[in-house]
Amino acid sequence: MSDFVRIERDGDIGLICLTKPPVNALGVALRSATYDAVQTLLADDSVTAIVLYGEGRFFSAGADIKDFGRASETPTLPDLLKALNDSPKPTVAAMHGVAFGGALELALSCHLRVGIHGLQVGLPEVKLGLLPGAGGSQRLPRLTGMASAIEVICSGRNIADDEALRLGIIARLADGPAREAGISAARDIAAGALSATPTDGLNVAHDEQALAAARQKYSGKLNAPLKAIDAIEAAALPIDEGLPIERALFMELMESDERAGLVHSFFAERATAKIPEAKAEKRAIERIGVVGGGTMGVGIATAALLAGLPVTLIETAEMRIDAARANVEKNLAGAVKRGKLTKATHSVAVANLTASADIGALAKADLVIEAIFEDMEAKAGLFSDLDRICRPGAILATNTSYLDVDAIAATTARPADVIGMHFFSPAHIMRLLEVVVASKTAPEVTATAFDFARKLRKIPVRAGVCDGFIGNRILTRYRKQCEYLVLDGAGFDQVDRALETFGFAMGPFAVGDLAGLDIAKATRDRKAATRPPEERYSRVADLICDQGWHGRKTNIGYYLYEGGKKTGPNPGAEDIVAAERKALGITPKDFTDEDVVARVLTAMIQEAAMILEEGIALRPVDIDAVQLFGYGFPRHRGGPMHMADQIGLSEVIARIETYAAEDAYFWSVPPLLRQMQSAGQSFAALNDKGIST
Ligand code: T1G
Repeated sequence: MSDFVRIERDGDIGLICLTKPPVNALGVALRSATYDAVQTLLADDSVTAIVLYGEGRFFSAGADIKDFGRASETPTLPDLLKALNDSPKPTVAAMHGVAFGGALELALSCHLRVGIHGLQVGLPEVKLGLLPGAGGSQRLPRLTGMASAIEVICSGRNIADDEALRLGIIARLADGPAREAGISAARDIAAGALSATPTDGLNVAHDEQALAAARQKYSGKLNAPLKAIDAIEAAALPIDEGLPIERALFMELMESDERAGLVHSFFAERATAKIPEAKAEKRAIERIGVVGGGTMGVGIATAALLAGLPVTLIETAEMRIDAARANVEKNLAGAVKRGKLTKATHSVAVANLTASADIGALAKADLVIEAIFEDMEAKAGLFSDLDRICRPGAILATNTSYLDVDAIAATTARPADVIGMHFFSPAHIMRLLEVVVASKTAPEVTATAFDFARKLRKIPVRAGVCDGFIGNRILTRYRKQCEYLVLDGAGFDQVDRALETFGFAMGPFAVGDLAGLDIAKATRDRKAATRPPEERYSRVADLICDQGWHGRKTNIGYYLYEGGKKTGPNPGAEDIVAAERKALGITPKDFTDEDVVARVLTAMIQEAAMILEEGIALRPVDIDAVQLFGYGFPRHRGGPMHMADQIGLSEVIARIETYAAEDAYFWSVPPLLRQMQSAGQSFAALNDKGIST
């Protein structure tokens, strides 16, 4: 008997129940237990059919992603699937909840599949830099046809129960529980009401048009979808020829940096929830207050409404209240269009919104999030008012993106209840939430903030108090390095192109034009008085701004625009750069795109190492999560810390030392890097160090 499966009998039907929490991941322990259970039932002459089903929230989440990159242990998943496919007795998979990746492949190797209402299936391997490696690319086309299989596998999307039925992935959609639905299907097979067909015996026609269209669609992007198309093409061969082709392509991808980066990103999204305060008593959060009806306040209010929470939105004047309400309702209507809200939940969300000019309306709120303009005096005054008005135990959060949360907390008599919750615009869509823990913030307030973030389906990352916390602090260094590269010889478009080829959706200068160069200048002007004199400062952006060239909104900035579309570099901006180089006595250097990426990435890694040293971030993976889910760092690269391990610390240190010869103020090797280098440590190892909770 195994802890991971349970063998049951219902008359002549043999059942195997997967019982490995939390997700029935098909690691070697569960594979081995299931394989043995299949053999037991095959050897039992009183058993005429075999049903597989899962215990817990779902059938199974597929292969154990934690095993990736390690030597595969037997029985492999293909070994188990072959036993099910070759079974002389009908094999039935009864799936509920989710069946993703190897879980669906397990079901596809059975002779019949039953889904329980609400089931989601899918082959999301491409999202992990892989392709279905246990027959999925060979068996799915045999049920759905090549064209549908290409779309399902290359998109990696989830498929709802009715579509799974329509595509032929399941033969029946039934009410639960899965166990009974599986038994009923097995009995219907015996009665001839359902036919159990081993998938491997089916044929699938070659579909050149679908293959060519997919190759065109996915070319020039990630590798996995293209390899998946090659595997699916082999499904037109006899399955004994196709399976080895699939396996070879799968193993090739398993060794790729793309897979390592995407798997790291998968775990990064979940790792950040592991904080020292995780076990602290959480406060009930049922009534939310948001102060400020601008873009951020409206986005935050929308996010809370989407989570089904009642929100009181405070604005100063009636007309601004109407505008704020209208903007929230516009966001909610957008959520309906995106399928995030049904008509019913949309009505609830709209009814859950109260907009008022009376801050006294927050007296009963459990959590108030301030989202007014970034001015310390204004925030201090507001928090002092909130301290007086809000009930004892209410949590007061600031959405500030860089101001000192300790200073804000000090304006109240309840600093333990004050925390930072830095949302990213648009706040109802961006998943990252920097939870800024001030020196006096109580552990249960931090735990409650993380719990609230999960309710809003955000990815919370714990940050300490400093200028820019984690994300904006690294962004500042990233942008400075890009400006230095332009002063030293690179073009705006070369820097943008190099970083876009690396995987960023948009390079820094295109982003600047989009955001508005005047906005960035206002921030620089505010900080001018405290700028260290020894720090290199590029005047290029200021001079461009002074021409009235503010980016897209003026059709001219770093680039020229027509009808909102970029038409090319702005010669005027390039003239400004040339003049600045001359004035500074700079002889422009030729940089390769690799140089650009190396310098920018190294600048990010250097700052990230300092953020770790100062304890602003708990672990390297938290910094990766901020970059991946808030700043557009390409998922398949895994984040700056993951990349530092791939580049190698010695190389990172050597680069910093080389660059420091040109600019010893910007570049200096953080002590942490030298300590890690001498200890032969990686950032991945620091992640595994865990957090003492
Ligand atoms: N392997 C290992 N751990 C997994 C896992 C998996 N497949 N799926 C989830 N976990 C962990 C997760 O890290 C977390 O751990 C806990 O389970 C709860 O997860 C051969 C090669 C199933 C929809 O891509 O989509 O099969 O943080 O917080 O929000 O061709 O997990 O608590 O320590 O996400 O309810 C394909 C990935 C694998 C599915 C549940 N399968 N998982 O969501 O919980 S590749 C996937 C999910 C493959 C074959 C190939 C979701 C979920 P911890 P959670 P959830």
